[in-house]
Amino acid sequence: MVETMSETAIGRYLLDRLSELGVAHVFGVPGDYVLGFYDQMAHSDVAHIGTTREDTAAFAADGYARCNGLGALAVTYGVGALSVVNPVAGAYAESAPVVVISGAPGTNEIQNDPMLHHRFGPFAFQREIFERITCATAVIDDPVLAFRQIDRALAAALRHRKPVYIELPRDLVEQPGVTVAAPPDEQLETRDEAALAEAVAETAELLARSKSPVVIAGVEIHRRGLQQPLLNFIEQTNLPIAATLTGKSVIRERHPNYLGIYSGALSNDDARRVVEDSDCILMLGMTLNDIDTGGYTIQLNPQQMIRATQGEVFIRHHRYPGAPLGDFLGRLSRDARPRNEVLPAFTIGPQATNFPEKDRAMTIARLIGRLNAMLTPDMMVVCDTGDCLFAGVELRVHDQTEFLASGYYTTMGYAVPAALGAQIARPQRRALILVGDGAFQMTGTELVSHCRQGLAPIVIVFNNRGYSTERFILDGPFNDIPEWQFHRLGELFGPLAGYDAPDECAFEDALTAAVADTETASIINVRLEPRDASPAMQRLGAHLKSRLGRDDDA
Ligand SMILES: Cc1ncc(C[n+]2csc(CCOP(=O)(O)OP(=O)(O)O)c2C)c(N)n1
Ligand SMILES: [Mg+2]
Repeated sequence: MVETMSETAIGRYLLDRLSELGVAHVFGVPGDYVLGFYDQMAHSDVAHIGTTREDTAAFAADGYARCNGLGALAVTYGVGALSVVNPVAGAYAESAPVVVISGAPGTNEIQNDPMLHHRFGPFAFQREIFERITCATAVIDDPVLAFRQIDRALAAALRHRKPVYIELPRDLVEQPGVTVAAPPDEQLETRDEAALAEAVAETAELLARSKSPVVIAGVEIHRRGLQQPLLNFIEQTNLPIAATLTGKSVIRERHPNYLGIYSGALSNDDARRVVEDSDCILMLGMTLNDIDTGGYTIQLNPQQMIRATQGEVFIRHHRYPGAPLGDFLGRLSRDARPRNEVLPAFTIGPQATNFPEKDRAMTIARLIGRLNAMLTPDMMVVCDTGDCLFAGVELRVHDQTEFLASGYYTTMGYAVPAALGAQIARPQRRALILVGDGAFQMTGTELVSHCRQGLAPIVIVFNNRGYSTERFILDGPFNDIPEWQFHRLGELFGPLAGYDAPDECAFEDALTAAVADTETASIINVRLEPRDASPAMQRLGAHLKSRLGRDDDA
């Protein structure tokens, strides 16, 4: 191996590599263990985006990664890094490639095991924690290895679409590294040509023989960046397509072949009818988690299922390992017979007729109907966990990858900070943020960073005076929360236009003003009844109750 002493400092190398990979912004809060790196960042092409807390920086990096392909955050040791554990675990569970950069005590400081501030155990503990929630970790402790360690970690993030952890001891940040000819990249997927060809041929044949084939597309299509091949496949074959909840917006939701969300009992009516009546269901990148299966309420016959996952294809009871999803999709587009049937016109999401009605209180169903009419192609929807996520089933976003949520890991507090990252990654889009009052109270104050960055999201607070999703499962005083005057937040920080919306007329005025004001962030406090539930939540509740043979409200 050829080793060459480099002029480049280790921290600088990391910034250069991030910049080459399209990461132009790094989120985070500084601290003394990471200040040297922050100083290098201030003199680089990579901009620092300050947040009020580290966990929100990580949510922002996640939103950025989903829009941009890679995101990054930089925090201090212990107090900073440990605060990002939940969001990074979420990014791991949902396959968002986020680079976690943590400062650390210098290698020259830790030799005699001193009691340094922010320490919480052996110095190796922090890396061990991140080992469980990232696909690669690198503790930089040797300039000879540093560049290679950084390269390997970044390559792993891109290859596996998962977070990685890089720990930078503060004495090494300014040290020059050593350039070593890199070993060849490991192969992520093993491709078995024969298996791939057979899987494609069998699928094409089953689709050709089927009377009512349908496609369900899942979240792996988003994460692997296969939206365009998916669209090509659908346009080539003219098959109807549904998406799962975590795969929502994998195809633009106003596409004529799009049916809506199929996630068991959570589904839209059209999607459920077409999918459950189909004699051949092609599942592309669908994960069978409890959200996408509507709490395991999907009713599909395994004899009629073809399931292509990241590395293999399952056709009824056959299994083809070595058939990567992207290759499978590409070849199938070429080989599957185009269908000539004219598809029926599917609904483009519920609308709220005669909105606003005088003195009519707001409900979730009417709110979503109204939002369906206001969504434009330049908007993206970022949705938190709570009933707004289930309500989102009924929304139809225009473009693909325009709906972001912690749809599977379902952490509250995702939307406001993730929208910060998403809008910075996609400045041409305006974010519509849907968030419950409970989730907003967790991280909504990060809206101050939207204001600071001159962003103009429209925040819709589903204010139902507590944790309603939990109320539907088991109610008690623990689901009550203090009431905030969300529309008055602009008095605390701004510029932020706030609106109180107790009824439809007030909401209409607020929405019209917020949409017109493209320069300022807006927040609308939508007053809802605690027992009002979105249509999807009602369907899921009814289904679960019918399974239990109960029709009471408990
Ligand atoms: C970080 C986190 N803590 C707790 C939960 C459990 N949880 C799921 S939904 C929910 C209530 C959400 O309340 P709110 O944001 O007001 O939305 P709502 O259910 O009222 O629509 C809770 C506490 C969670 N998903 N994430
Ligand atoms: Mg609530």
